[in-house]
Amino acid sequence: MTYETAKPKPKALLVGIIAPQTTDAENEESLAELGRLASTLGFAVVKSLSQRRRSLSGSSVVGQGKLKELARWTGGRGVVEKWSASKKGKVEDVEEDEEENEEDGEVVERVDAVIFDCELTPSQLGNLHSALAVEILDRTGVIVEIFSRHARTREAKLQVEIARLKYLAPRLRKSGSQSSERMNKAGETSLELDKRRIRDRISELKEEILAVQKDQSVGRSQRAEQRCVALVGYTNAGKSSLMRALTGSQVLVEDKLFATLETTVRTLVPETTPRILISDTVGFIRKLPHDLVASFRSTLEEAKNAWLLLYVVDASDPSFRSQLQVTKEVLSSLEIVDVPWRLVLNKCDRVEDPKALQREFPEAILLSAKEPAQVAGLRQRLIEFFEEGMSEEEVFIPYTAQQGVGRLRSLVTVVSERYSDEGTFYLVRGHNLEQLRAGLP
Ligand SMILES: Nc1nc2c(ncn2[C@@H]2O[C@H](COP(=O)(O)OP(=O)(O)OP(=O)(O)O)[C@@H](O)[C@H]2O)c(=O)[nH]1
Ligand SMILES: [Mg+2]
Repeated sequence: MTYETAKPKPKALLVGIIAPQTTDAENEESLAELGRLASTLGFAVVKSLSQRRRSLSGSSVVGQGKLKELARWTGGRGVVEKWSASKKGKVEDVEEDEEENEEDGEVVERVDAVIFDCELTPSQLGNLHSALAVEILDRTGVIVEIFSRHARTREAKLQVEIARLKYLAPRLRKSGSQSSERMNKAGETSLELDKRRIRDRISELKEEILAVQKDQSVGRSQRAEQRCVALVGYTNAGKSSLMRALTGSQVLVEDKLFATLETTVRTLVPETTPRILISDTVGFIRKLPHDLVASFRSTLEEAKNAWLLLYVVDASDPSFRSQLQVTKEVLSSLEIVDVPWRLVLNKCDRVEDPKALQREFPEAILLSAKEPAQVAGLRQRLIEFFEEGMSEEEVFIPYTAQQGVGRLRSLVTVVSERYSDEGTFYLVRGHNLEQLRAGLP
């Protein structure tokens, strides 16, 4: 959904902190992505600045000089103000820059927010806010906010609210005024009270999720033995577009990061017998916040139970190789391993030299979700995948147990039938026929 408004977009300045093991190119990629995340939230990015640092642990992450430079963009004082323990007055945090990077003479635009491409500790967030006097966000905060705006299903909303509360709880700050420190009857300050309310709310939400998941696991276990292909991959790779093209469904497709937050399952069309199910899943991103990864666990159950995973990649993105790596890492952290997979290099309509790409990834399926003929080719590959490893066998179903026929047809292809006095012999083609036989009357 896009809302056209006359209001000017708030302006944002991005800050990359380059850790010793990170290359400049990796930092540029990550910052470009942060820019897309920020614009998904509605910011106009006016500038990106970076600084190489030995660690992320400084009181304001960046050095003193850099902080002053940032303050030119925000109108803040550019110094971290701390109230000294002895209450003598404000003391300045003195932290030397490791690298000076002044850009003199540059036209400086006032920004409304500074967004850091790393996770800031609650105290760094507070210090930066005091030095820069504008809204301070970090990468995790931006992602959590996008998730909470895009969640649509009940479960996604609950999962994301937990992640958001967990992110916010330690970041609640004392407002500094006397009243906020006043204690309630139980001897809690209002800050402690807020934190307790958040903890209570999180337990409530967890209970609600359990109830929702119970309902869903029924549907999932019914689907578990059916042929299912899950589309997985980096955000914006084109998973939902492929889902639409393969199934004719109207799932949401948007040029936004994290357009899809929930798993949808639809039947491959034209329909096969037995049918093949396709599921669309949430996209991944580098530096994914831990709590959000945890919240994907159940959303991605569908992928775990799939017979085949399609790793969908935006081949027109120069950084698709590292995106593929991130996808593999997230899947293995979710213990989704041992599921057969194929690589789908999507958006090939935007790739200059598809032949070179095919040479680099000989096993990959190159296509564009926008080219129906190529999508039909993928459909054929899926059908072939299910054909491999199939065997044929005759199974008998007595007339007294006709309820078994529906299940049989949903799981295997019936090649031919012959009738006897007691029932029907079906010649079937499919996978795991012993298992199938065990389940029959
Ligand atoms: N040119 C081109 N654009 C594509 C292709 N496939 C998808 N897109 C565009 O890429 C953008 C993202 O597509 P989605 O299908 O929403 O991507 P997704 O992987 O579902 O993204 P998330 O739900 O955010 O994880 C949309 O603007 C699509 O129109 C393609 O083959 N070629
Ligand atoms: Mg999607």
